Amino acid sequence: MLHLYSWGTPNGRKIFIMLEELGVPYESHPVNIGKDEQFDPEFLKISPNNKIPALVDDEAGLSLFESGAILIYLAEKFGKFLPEGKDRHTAIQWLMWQMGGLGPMMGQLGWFVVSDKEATPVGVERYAKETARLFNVLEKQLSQHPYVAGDDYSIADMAIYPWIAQYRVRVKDYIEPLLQERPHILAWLDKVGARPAVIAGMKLP
Ligand SMILES: N[C@@H](CCC(=O)N[C@@H](CS)C(=O)NCC(=O)O)C(=O)O
Repeated sequence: MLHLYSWGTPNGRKIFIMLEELGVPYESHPVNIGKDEQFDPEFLKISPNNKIPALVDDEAGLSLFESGAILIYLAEKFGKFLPEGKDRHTAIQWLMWQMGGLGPMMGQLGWFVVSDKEATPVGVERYAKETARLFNVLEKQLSQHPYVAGDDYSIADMAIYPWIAQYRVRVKDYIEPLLQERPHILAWLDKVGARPAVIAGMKLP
């Protein structure tokens, strides 16, 4: 059995989306990070970095943290959503772009806008500017390809979608104007957001 330890954040929802897309059985173990459950000693045995998501695969005797590693693992285990050949590396490249770029930059923007009581201008400006730059990169890619990594929907789309979809609400004043100027990202959000597994995954846990 697969066990997913996760919560309703962008990194957490990536794996719900993937498991719903795969249609495989799994047990969901919600870890409420608002109540500091990520510091529970039992959870730390699985995720020593005290962050969700984490996945345990009983059958394989494997425990994993880091959402990008989990997406690659599930794609390889079930042979779906990660193409073969050179396209595989393109998909991994965009997954890494999300993991090392879009996610951290948007996450910091969210922190400065929503959590920092002083909304420190230098922080807001720095991460708003970097988010806009990253959106330009994504807009250009989506103006040339139907999905982030090319012709096919992949784990790269699943990693990027929940960040933009959730932050469109969480940091509305900054993200929505950027989206309105980028029609290819908007069209891609509509297309990916209409997939039944994405609709289901975005409601979990
Ligand atoms: N690079 C990690 C980031 C995971 C992450 O930042 N998780 C957040 C929620 S989105 C978390 O668990 N935060 C709890 C904490 O920092 O204590 C991944 O992609 O899995």
